[in-house]
Amino acid sequence: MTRHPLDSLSTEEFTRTTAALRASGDLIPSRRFASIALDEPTKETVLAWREGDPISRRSLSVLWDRADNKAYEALVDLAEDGVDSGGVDTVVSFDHVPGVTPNFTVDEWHDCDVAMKADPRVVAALAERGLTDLDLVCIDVWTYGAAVMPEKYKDKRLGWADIWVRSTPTGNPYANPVSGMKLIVDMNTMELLEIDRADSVAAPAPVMGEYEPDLVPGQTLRTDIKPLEITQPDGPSFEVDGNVIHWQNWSFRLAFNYREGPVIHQVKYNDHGTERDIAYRMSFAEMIVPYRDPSFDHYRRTAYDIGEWGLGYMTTSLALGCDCLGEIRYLDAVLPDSHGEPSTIANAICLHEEDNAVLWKHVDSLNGRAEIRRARRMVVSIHATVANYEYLVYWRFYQDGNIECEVRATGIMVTTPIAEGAATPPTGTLVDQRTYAPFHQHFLVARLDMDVDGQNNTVLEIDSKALPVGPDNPYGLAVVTEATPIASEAESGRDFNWDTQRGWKVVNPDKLNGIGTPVGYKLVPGAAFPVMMDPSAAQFVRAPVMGHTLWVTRNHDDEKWPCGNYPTQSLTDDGLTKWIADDESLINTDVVLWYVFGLHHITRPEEWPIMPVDTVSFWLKPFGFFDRNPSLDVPPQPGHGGTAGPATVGHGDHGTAGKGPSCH
Ligand SMILES: [Cu+2]
Repeated sequence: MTRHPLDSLSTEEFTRTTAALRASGDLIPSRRFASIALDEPTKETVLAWREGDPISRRSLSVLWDRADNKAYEALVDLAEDGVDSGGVDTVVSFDHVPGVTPNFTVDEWHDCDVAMKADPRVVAALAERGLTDLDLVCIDVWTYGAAVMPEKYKDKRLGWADIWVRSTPTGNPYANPVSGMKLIVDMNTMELLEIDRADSVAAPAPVMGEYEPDLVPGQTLRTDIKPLEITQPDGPSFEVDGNVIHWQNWSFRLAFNYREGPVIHQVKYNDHGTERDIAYRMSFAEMIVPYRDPSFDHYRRTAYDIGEWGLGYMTTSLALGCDCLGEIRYLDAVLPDSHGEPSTIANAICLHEEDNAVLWKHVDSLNGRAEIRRARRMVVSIHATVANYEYLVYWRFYQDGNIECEVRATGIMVTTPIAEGAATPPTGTLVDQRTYAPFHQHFLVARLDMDVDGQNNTVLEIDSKALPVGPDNPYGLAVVTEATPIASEAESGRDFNWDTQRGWKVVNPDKLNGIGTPVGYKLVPGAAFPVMMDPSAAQFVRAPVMGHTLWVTRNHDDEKWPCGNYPTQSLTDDGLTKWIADDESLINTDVVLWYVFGLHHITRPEEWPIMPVDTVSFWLKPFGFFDRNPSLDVPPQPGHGGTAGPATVGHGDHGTAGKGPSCH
């Protein structure tokens, strides 16, 4: 296996990073790691690299000091190839970053639960509520936005914690919220600063919040499901070569880090022997989940599951036959803990191909000849568990050049009891007895560094328009499209428009296809929704990226996080709005698309006590990238020659049931 500049850090490289920082004296006992990741080489460096060239490996660590709450960024040169440092790991820089709070860590999440349950004030407060079995209590710490932090704690690494109670030792913790009580925690000392209490508190509601069958009263399981097995006797059709996946005409390179989870690099399509670029880098750059309920229990609840917690850190191991069905290849992922010690998430990334019904088909109704092709898709997926929620991420590659990015949300909704006799708040849905689930939104930001046949691309906004009735349109039927270049960054915040069925096309103006039009890929929007927030709202000020469906920026290697490098406890945006302030031209240059989509979550009773997946997606579809349907070369199903069959016809009228066209 050949090493590549984009390979994620190995177990050994994490360990060596920690060792180098210890040796340099920078890793004193009060300091913890928020993250360690590959200091990704610049795009220019990567594109210039050829197999056999030396590789410069550097790690970028973010640390903070629990004694004084100062944050640091550390660059360590890992000497493997001896490019810069003559064979010795060296700390290149160790810099204080003023005024920021690094992401929270999994270790702190667990430590906070233990520390709070050991605090006599917490024990007493729970006893007042009749809760004395601490083994049933779960403390979930959340982060703050600066605007809602108590003034006196603004210089602290501050957490606020929900309290939940299981009904039984294996019961659902999120079934029973302890309403009207939040623990305010200094995350550096793990001290309880205060218990914030609501003025009035609803009594616990008589909910049935269990989903494990033995805990659901009277639950029986369906018995009419027969086995459905997926077998690939000759193995899957893809190859895993180091971190590169080859499948049919596609190839791409996988990486993984604490923040984005999976990153898909160098997406290419082999078009009759020519490797053609489509995208350089695709990932999720941020997720913002503002709860839209101003009540005591929820006003501070806005999660940045990527910037504050890390989609990689939250990634869980997948189980064959449950999470993934069929002929699966798994990749492990390695991430550090807060002491810089690496550990492996086994089976973190699932690779497999799926049958996806029909790819293309036509029945010649005159002679009965039928041509039918089954569709296959190559899927890269991970599952992340973020406290009560699960996010399932699927990147799918299709035989016709399409790329689909799908996200499924499942898990358990946050709920709150309603006081006896009180109305359901208008900001949520009643989901159980005296219990509502507050409305909220999940904004996902996909970062798409597109390189359509090279780096020089322009993004066109495509609107469909009906022409007025006139001499050229006597029947009032004409629909045309208008293509408007997104010329510069200041005008790049664009919205989905239902009236014009808007989409965006990334074209390479210098590269024409065989029929004479510029090659392109179209971003077909899906699951876009407006922010519906006053511009002055503190959560909007922190994350203006939520305000539009699409943003486009000129690519800069250091512009990866649209709400800033450090969104934890942020007051304003330190990302996107700063990047576009210089209004760089976007014409015929290296563009990055930031696609904002997700779930506008108007909660439903059917999503309680556990949510069946809510599924959202967007697509990247070739638009003139190929000269014609690129999947004409997909063969018929083995043993099904592809032509002939009984002519069964008509225009969907009668008599065809049970004897439809056959593909053989
Ligand atoms: Cu939701």
